[in-house]
Amino acid sequence: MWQSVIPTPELTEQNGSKTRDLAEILQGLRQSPKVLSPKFFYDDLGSQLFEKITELPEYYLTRTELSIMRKHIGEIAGLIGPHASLIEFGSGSSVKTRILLEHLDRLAAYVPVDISRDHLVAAAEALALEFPHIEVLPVAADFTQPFDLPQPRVMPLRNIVYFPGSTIGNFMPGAAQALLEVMYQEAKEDGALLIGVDLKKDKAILERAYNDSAGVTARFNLNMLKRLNNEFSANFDLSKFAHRAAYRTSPGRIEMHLVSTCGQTVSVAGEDFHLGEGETIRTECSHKYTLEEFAEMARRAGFVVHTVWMDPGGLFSVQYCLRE
Ligand code: AVJ
Repeated sequence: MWQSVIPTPELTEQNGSKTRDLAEILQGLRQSPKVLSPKFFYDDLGSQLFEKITELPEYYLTRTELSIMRKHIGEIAGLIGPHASLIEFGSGSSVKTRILLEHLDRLAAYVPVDISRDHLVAAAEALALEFPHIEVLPVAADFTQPFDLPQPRVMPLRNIVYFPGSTIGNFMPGAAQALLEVMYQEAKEDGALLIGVDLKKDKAILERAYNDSAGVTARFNLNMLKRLNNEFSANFDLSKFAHRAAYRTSPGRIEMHLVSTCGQTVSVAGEDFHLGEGETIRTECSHKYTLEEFAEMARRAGFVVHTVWMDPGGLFSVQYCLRE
């Protein structure tokens, strides 16, 4: 039953590309209002800063999701059953992943899927060493597009797509719907989705979580410009931008912006962009859902919500959704 040790997981690479990233960045900056995708937050420093965010007293999301996972892992493992393949959308360096790998019954495979190749390989190697009896099969791919799953040596009984952290909130409603449809495809017949979803709540609690007093979220936001300077030949002057995060009740989302503190022209890969004083670049939307709203979106993608676990305060939810 137990498998041999594979110290270096084999990597499957699909559909990522630097050229496409640059095209997306330029297109976003030509728009009015200007936008940049939150996926560009996560270079090495950005990932480190995000780790720091998760430890902030104001940022309730990670610690709350973790407490929900710890409290209900027995029930979660029971629902998933033995010999599943766990397909994580994201590179899976988190404690939440480890909880699942520790408690799921004889996992057939663990398949982390991420665009960031380096991060993916490092995380997969660490997990393969820690869990020698689990076959770790990383896939480097942009998971917003359908991708091929590697074939585990042991035939899985079912595929469980795992999408923690309320990362679903980063997607605009249409894109979130489309992503759930990709997850539906990857889950295959008899598959399921285990997803972390942050919930609508008091505006003050939400705004505090994205405007921490230590200024880590501000550094995280500004780091995107530094990354553009380093990797996409941009010349942003970080001292001329300020962090702003606010909750908009009507779409139900936190919006993070970088505000230009003066009139200025910046250049990215040879193309000039003008910013007026007070003009912003929107770097992230973090959508919050009611249970009903999420259930409706999941239903349109073909899932039915089977179980919802929440913290006592109803801040965050972990949801188990079955293919209909
Ligand atoms: C990783 C997308 C869930 O939206 O709360 C944290 C990212 N941005 N602080 C979120 C983030 C600012 C985070 N997600």
